[in-house]
Amino acid sequence: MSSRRSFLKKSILSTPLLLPGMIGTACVNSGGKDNGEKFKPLILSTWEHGMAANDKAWEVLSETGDLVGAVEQGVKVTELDLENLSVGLQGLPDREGIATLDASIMKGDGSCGSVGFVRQIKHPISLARKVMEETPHVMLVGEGARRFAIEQGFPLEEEKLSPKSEELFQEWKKTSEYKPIINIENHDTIGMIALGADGKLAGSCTTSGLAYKMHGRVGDSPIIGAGLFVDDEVGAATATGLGESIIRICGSFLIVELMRQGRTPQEACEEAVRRLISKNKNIDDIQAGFLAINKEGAYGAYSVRQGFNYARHHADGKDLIDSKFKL
Ligand code: SD4
Repeated sequence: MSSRRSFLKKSILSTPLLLPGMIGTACVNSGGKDNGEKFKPLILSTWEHGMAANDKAWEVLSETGDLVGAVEQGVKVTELDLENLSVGLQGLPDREGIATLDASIMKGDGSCGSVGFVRQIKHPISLARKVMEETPHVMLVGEGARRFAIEQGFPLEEEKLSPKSEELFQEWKKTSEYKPIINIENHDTIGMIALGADGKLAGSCTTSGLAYKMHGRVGDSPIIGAGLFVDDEVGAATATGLGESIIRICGSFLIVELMRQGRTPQEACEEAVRRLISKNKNIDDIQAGFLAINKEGAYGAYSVRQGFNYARHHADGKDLIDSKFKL
């Protein structure tokens, strides 16, 4: 475990993170029934960078009660994080040296929006939200997504790699060998899922995708049901890791459906990993991890192999948790 990671793990806040609506209220989970009782808000995000994203999401949720705003604003922090080489325009580029981004957002009532293979947009998650709210569609990609962004007033960023990405890209070009590398910066998508005090759910997912992917490649993150799925009747799930392996099993949808059939979030994540392993021949080269919450506020995580962790914010504090894993 990195020292930063262990530091964060140890620094669990002792101060409860209170939401205004919760002060003085007995927050009991109502078993998903609309009986007027309050739910305990919970926000989970993939990887260590989820801590900062959750901080922002929790702040937005506390101040506004707006769950969709919270999951959007939360992952925007990661989209701007220059240290993160798998999210945002500073992420590692495709094999032509171009950073192309994927993102999705979903509410538990079935509303959703996503963008894929989009260029020059600093906040693809906000563009995905615009697709959800301002178009009759679910997904826009490539040049169409970029044109829609311009129409919506998004500024176009200069197409230039960040210094770190440029350096690594030049290094990679010496061999131009494409081989996903398990568990390093190559797999750092942020997926965030959240349960609000009203028992509603929402989620977001944003990434620059796999480093040195083919130009035009789209991963699981913008594909509703693969990288993200949310249903107020059941729960929410998100994914990180090799997108192709996750798309193949409709990972996030699978987890929500397993929870609908009575599995706990942990059991559902474990079954998804088992399925993923059985459907992917080159498993030695694959890392993938899942995160899930159910309506009652129970949660779980599981990954193919060691190294996946996730950030959890709840009324009693926040922490970074190492996921259990299969191989
Ligand atoms: C993708 N799932 O594009 C993303 C990559 C990733 O953590 O998760 N990185 O395949």
